[in-house]
Amino acid sequence: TICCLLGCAAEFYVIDDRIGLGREFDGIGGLSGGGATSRLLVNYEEPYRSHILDFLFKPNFGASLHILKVEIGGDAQTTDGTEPSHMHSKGEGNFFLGYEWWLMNEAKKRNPNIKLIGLPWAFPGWVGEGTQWPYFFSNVTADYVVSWIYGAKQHHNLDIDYIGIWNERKYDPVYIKLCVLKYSLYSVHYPGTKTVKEALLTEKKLWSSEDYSTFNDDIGAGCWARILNQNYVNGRMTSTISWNLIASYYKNLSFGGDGLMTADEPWSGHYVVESPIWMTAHTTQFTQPGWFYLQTVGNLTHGGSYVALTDRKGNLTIVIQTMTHSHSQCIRPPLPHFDVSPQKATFQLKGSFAHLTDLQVWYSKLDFKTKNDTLFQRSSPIKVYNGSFTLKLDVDEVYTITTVNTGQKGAYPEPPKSQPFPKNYSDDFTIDNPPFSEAPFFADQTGVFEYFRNSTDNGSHAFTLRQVVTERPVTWARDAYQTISIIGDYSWTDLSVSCDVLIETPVTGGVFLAARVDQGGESVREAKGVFYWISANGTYKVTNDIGGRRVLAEGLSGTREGVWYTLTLRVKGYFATGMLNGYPLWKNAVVLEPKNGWAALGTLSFEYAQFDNFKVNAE
Ligand code: 147
Repeated sequence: TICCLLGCAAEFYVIDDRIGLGREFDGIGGLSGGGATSRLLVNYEEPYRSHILDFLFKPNFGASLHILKVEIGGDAQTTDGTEPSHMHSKGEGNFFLGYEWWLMNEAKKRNPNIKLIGLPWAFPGWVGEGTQWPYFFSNVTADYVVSWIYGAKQHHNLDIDYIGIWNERKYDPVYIKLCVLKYSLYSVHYPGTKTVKEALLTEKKLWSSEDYSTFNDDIGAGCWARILNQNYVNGRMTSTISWNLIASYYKNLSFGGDGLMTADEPWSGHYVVESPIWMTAHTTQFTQPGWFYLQTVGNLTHGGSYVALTDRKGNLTIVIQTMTHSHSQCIRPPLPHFDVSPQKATFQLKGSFAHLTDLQVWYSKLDFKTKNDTLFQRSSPIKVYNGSFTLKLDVDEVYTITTVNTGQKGAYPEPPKSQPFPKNYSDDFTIDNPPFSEAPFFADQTGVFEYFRNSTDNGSHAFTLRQVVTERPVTWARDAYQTISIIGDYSWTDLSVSCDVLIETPVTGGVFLAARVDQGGESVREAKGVFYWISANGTYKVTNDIGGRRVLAEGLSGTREGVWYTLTLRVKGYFATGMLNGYPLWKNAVVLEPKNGWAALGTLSFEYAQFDNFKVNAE
């Protein structure tokens, strides 16, 4: 450090294409799903929703992503919720469920060149034909995935560029051949910027097709800036995809905030363009899939790294990052120690770039001391003298030095202030042609809940919300044996929640209404709370957990299938009370914990059931 302050000699780095180019760049992407990570985004009001989408996808604006990877919904829990399959049951097909179709369309509208990737995490139960395994009947699985690709084209005019096999689970050669998935790619998740020798020897393209998964504060930004650069420098990976695209799920679910930005308050319109968006822009706005890395890329003498890319038409983009160890740790894998210190770096431009005289400069510094970050700021262009220029690099910085002059730091007026979920909320699910299959703010954690037009009821229950998964899916996570959709504010303690419910299955059917639900996501099976159940067999139960092991009260209710009932659950302090059709059915069940959590509704098993006139009043 002292040496540099006194103006010691700079280290030299050559940027040269005369020795041939490196690998072809395939783009930087974001992943929606795996699972339900964009759930709350769809319910933002305009113009905020469009603004958010612009920050993600609009070229020369924000993250300006090259790739959108989405989950092929499988009706099962895949980290932060379930995503609906396009085929809940065999032979059926609906290409308007969920929000990934919508998201792909919005991405394409903004960037017609964006690449699309689909990958299943889970499959509907019928795909495994009862085996809970997608490869015993590989042809069924292949048809199922291919139908998703055709559906994308037929119903949405979307061309899917890449398809994956099964997220982080086994592959099967028979299945791969059936699908005619050309095995042209060698992709890994969370590679820690490293590649094994065997992978390099295949000479196939290498991708980090899922990476990041780090909370999106400045350390997350440091992680992302470092891996975007080093996945190529250290691992020769030509694409990096962030799990996830945008943190649009309830904060208290698994991996809260692990997106490039956060938009988890559709009720207020509040969102935050977090620093990882601007780290992305440093690469994405100045290079495109189809550009080539130069062979002259590498690590800097005093820590950090640089990459250089060209479009082979004279354009050059250099991205330099100097993230320190403690400010760039990702969630996984562990990061071996390294040192970074301030340094001077002289870049010598050779070959096609020798004649360049002026270069654009974009600069970021994550300032962990003052918290006063500089994010993606345009600085005065650099004059290149005799084919070289020198930068004084400090720690935790990113520079883009480029011939491309279309870069822009997009901006919109401040979004509305952050607000908690409304304390008084209701939904009667009455809507003709809903834009999405899900009702606002309900976040399914097992099973799938959809708007339903109840044609047998032309009275007050013509429009309902229906649970539609009737068979345990080929799961990816540990889905509950019950279905459940959560809503509201995790900090809610005392509240009253009520809902009209319709059991559809005789004898064994059942539904519940719940408060203080403390877990979802991958641990949904362990969810505790106050669960008020009624069954088609004429009984009710109050349990402390979704699994029904801890019973707080039980008795006769006279309930059966095919009849609408109104359930009301009140929880205050240590006591809970339940009503049926407005009359007390049980009272003063003692609830010691949990102290707080979401409201929820659901079913006793994978069965059809309907819900209407949901109301919650929290204190
Ligand atoms: C990934 C999943 O693919 C994502 O859906 C999401 O759950 C993400 C959250 O970080 O994690 O799964 C992984 C699970 C374990 C490891 C890596 C990825 N691991 O142990 O290295």
